[in-house]
Amino acid sequence: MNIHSIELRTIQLPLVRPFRTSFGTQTSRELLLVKVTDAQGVEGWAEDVAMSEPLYSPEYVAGNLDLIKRFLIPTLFSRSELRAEDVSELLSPYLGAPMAKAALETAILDVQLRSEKISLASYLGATKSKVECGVSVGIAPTIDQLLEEVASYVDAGYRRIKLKIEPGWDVEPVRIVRETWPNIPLQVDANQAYSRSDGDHLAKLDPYNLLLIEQPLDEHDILGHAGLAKKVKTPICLDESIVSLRAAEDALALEATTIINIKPGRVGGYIESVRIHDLCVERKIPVWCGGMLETGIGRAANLALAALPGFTLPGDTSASARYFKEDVTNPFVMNDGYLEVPQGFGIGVEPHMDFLEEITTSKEIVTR
Ligand code: NPQ
Ligand code: MG
Repeated sequence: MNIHSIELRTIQLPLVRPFRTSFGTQTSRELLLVKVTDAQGVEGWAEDVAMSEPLYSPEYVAGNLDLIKRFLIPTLFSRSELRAEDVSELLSPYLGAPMAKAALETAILDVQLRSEKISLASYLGATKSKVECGVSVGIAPTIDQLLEEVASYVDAGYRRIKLKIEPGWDVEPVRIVRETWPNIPLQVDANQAYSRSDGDHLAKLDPYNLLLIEQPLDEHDILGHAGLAKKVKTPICLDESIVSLRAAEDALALEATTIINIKPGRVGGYIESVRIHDLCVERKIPVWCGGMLETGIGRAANLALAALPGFTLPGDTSASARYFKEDVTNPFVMNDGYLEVPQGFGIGVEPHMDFLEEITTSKEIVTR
C-alpha cells in the first residue's frame, strides 16, 4: 500500500466509574487514535493504548504523539510501497514505544485488509466467532462497594472476575468474594505492587482457588517471579514483563510464568501477539487477551485476536458499557457472557464521527 496521510487525534472519554489499581486512580480515559489513508482513499483505524501518564508502562499520550510525528511517520513516509508486515522492522531503529508502533502497524493493517477484503480475525487465524468475557474490577473504597460492583458483573453474565489487589487489599477482599461466589472463575492482578519477600503473604491466597496471580512483582524481576512461583501454589501469570516473543521465551525458560496475558500494545502489535500465541500453544501455556480500557476500535481488534485457538481463558475483553456510557463505535454488547468477533473487513468497525468530534481534544493530519 501507499500511504497518503496519517491523522493523529487525541480523545477524552469519561469512565462510568473511577478505576483504581495499585498504580493510581483513573476517572477518564485519554487515548491517541490513528487514522491512515492510502492513495486510493481507503481508511484504516487503530488506537495507541498508552495512558496519559507513564504509570503502567513508560509510554504516555503526549510522548507518543511527539515520537510518532518526529520519527515514526517520517520513517513510514520514506517508503513508497509498504505492507503491514514490514512496519515493525522498519520502525525498529527507534527504541521502545511498542504501543505507538502497534497503533501505526494496526492502522496500516486495517487499510491493507480492507483493500484485500479480509477480516482481521481471519488474517490472524481466528477459529471462534465469539469469545468468553471476563472483567477487571478496581480496588474499591469499601468491601461492601466491591461486593456490589462484583454482583453487577456476575448478574451481567461475566464469565470470570479479576480483582485488582495491592498490599492492604488482597486476602480479605478475595476471601469475601470467594465466599459470596464459591464457583465463579476468579483471579487477581497486582500490577507489580509486591516484593520478593512477600511470598508467604501471597501464599495466603492459595486456599481461594484462584485461576492465577497476575504480575505481582516488578516488570523486570523475572527471577523474582520464578522464586515466587515455587512458594505460591496459585499459578503466576505475567503481564507487564511480557514485552516481546523473546521475553515470553525467557520467562517460560526460567519458569517465572505458567500462563501469559497478551496485550497487543505492550508487545508492539497483533503480528507479534500471534507469535507469542503460537509459542504458548506449542508449549501448552494458556493465554488470554488483556485490556487497556480500549474504545470500540481497539476492542474490535482485541476480539479478533482473542478468537485464536490458544486463548483458552476468558480475557479482559469486556463490553463497552464496563467502561463507557457511549463508545466511539457501535457498542460491544455482551450476550450470555460472550462478545461477538467482528467479521467485517479489517477491524470490522467504524467510528461514529459525530461523537468522535465531540470528544476530540486535538487533531492533526500529516500528509506525505
Ligand atoms: C492490566 N488493565 O491488566 C490493566 C492495566 C490498566 C483492564 O485491568 C487507563 C488506561 C487505566 C489503561 C488501568 C485492566 C488503566 C489502564 C489499568 C490499564 O494490568
Ligand atoms: Mg495486568
